[in-house]
Amino acid sequence: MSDALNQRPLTARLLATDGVVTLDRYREAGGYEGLRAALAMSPEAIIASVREAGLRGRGGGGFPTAVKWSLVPDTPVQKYVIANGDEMEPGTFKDRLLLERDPHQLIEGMAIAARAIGASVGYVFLRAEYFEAARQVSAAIADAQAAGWLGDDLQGSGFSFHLHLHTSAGRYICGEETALISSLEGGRAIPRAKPPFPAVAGLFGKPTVVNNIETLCNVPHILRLGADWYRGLSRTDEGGTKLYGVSGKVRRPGCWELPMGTTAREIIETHAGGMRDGLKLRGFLPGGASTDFLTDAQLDLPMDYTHIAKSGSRLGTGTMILLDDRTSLLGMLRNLETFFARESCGWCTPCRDGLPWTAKLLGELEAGRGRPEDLELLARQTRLLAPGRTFCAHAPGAMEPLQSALKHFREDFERALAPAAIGEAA
Ligand code: L3W
Repeated sequence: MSDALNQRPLTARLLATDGVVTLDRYREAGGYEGLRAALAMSPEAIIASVREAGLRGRGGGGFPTAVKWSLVPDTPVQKYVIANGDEMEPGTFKDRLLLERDPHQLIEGMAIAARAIGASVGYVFLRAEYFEAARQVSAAIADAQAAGWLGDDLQGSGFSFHLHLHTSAGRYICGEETALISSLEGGRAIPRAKPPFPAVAGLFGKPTVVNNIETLCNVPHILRLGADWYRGLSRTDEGGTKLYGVSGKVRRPGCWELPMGTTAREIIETHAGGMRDGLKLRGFLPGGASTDFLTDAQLDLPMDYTHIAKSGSRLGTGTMILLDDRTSLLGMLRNLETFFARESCGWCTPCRDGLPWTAKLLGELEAGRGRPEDLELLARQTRLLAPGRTFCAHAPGAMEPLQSALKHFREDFERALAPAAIGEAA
């Protein structure tokens, strides 16, 4: 994290300090003042502020946060706020930093979200392997409760918010919000068709807002310092900053908080130190594995939702995975599709059967046993698992790296065909 950014009052500003940000340290840095401001505001005014800030979901979908909150019906029923910390997207480790090192920021963001939608109960849903995050979040909940920032009648405002920690049993699909809700209710983690969206019918059938950890961590700053200030941090029309990450063969893989819209080139060359000696970048998945490849010709694109979508991919989680000229593309794809196949919940047939079959075909090609028709079979597979043909975004997401690899790097597939098979076709 650069020094200049550490001065900025945003999500990762305190992570440079040693150890975990305690309640005292968090308060010294202005922590819980956003919640104090929110407790004196109407729910509509809180939502208006988040809308003006332009905050969009940082977990992969990029859905406008204020729109999601405003869809919660204004009725006096039990409502819930859930923080989605089931961070299992390959190459993605941004929420872990926020959870392990600055848990009060998340708690404050959740309490503000609760106040905005009228929820009195919240859950932090954590990835199974995030033991340290679970320890820190649970200690911070106890401290926040003792200091009157959680529990009954927050700071004498009359508003109550009770927060619980739930640790997952360990499935990627739990990051999909309806599967997460089913799991939290004690059922199998199986997504369901939407609508109704959770904002209308969520946990135990009640209105529920599910937001990503990084999204919620932005909220206290918007309330404390204002929507205009937040918007001004960005380099494009989309507000704020973003936690960008890089994994692959760079000199310094890592995660940095940078203005929204920072270019991929700057992230890779300046912050990640560029490619390791002798390696050339061929392409990159902009935000986790379930996004389309962009190529080295697209490095100067601002990394925000709109620019990346216009260029044919998605910002996703904003944590890039790089492909260099000495890594096997087919090996990389086979590895990713094996992961997605293993993590399918099995509920819908195209996903349950299609993903293992895709992984197997890629394995055959990688092993030099591919047939010329396999390329069309793979392309067909990407069409069969397209959005709308499965219950949730899991299989369509899994097809994104494959379909874009077939488009940008077709020569790798052709080179991998077994020489005998090429001879037969000729
Ligand atoms: C009300 C509408 N709400 C959409 C809400 C929706 C959800 C959010 C995003 O998957 C993607 C996936 C992964 N009325 C609404 C509405 N919403 N339309 O907006 O929705 P959506 O459908 O765009 O995405 P999703 O199903 O939540 C998220 C991809 O992100 N991904 C990352 C995945 C994994 C992690 C992780 O492990 N932390 O983030 C990366 O690319 O594949 O395509 O709340 O209800 N009309």
